[in-house]
Amino acid sequence: MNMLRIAVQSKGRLYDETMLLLEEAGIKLNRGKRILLLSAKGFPVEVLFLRDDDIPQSVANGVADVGIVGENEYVEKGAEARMVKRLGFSKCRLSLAIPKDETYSGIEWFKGKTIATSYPGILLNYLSQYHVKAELHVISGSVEIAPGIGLADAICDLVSSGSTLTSNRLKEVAVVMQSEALLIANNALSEEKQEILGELLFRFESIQAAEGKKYVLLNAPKEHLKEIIELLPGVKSPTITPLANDGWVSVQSVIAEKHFWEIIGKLKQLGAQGILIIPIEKMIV
Ligand code: PRT
Ligand code: ZN
Repeated sequence: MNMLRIAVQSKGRLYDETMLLLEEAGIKLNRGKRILLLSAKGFPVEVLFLRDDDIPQSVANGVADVGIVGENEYVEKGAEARMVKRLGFSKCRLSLAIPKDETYSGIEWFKGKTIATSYPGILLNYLSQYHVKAELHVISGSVEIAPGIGLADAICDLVSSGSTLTSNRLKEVAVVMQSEALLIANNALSEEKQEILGELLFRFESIQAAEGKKYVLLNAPKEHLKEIIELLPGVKSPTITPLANDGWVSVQSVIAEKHFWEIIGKLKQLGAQGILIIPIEKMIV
């Protein structure tokens, strides 16, 4: 049988959210003797566990059909695989940072300097846009310690909270690129595999659509029904059902979590009662 092979990081910063996304998409892995390649129950996919550095190339050469990898790795490797979807997790930025006490004059500061990085491709491309020539010192880990031990004048590395920079007495001076997890795919998938990928995308989109949304159920006095409905836009329009008590109806709808407290206050003012807020797992729109 034809299966879609998905390459994912075997451990590290992408692992937890990748596995959660697959699980929410109904992909439950069979535990097997093999730890590198696992098949799934009830859906024609198998999951190949790799180092993130190897994912773009594996997808480009067809060892895997699709992969979940950081945008930084995908762009740096320049692999011939197409980006199918932004997944919205493992967000970070690739930034230039210099010793805290240096005065930063702008990108020219880097002219003739030595920069330690694991992303020479992306960095060279960035610097050349500004006609800045610098010397790159390519190292694969602990880039942030390079200036402190005299190995480089500056670094170009991934940043999320910024605390690694601070604790190494560095300051971020320019953002080279923003990054998040991506779903990438081989350029020449068979029709059958395309179809499985289509189903997978549909599931991912249903999960993303439900994010930040809540289902709300409440009892509304008929006299304020119109105003209450206006507060609850819903997917299309709210569902209204009559209640045994004549002057009241039950209203059901979907609201964005970020507007939650604002809306609840107004609903209460309009006499809504028995308000229930329920999490939504998936939403097919
Ligand atoms: O073993 P393998 O090669 O698979 O893993 P890895 O060690 O190369 O990668 P890993 O697991 O560290 O990161 C995987 C991916 O997560 C990266 O390629 C990014 O796309 C994404 N990501 C998101 C990050 C970060 N946030 C991040 N903060 N990757 C690394 N960092 C590091 C950064 O290098 C620095 O050392 O965290 C430190 C900075 O964090 P803050 O919070 O102190 O700013
Ligand atoms: Zn890696």
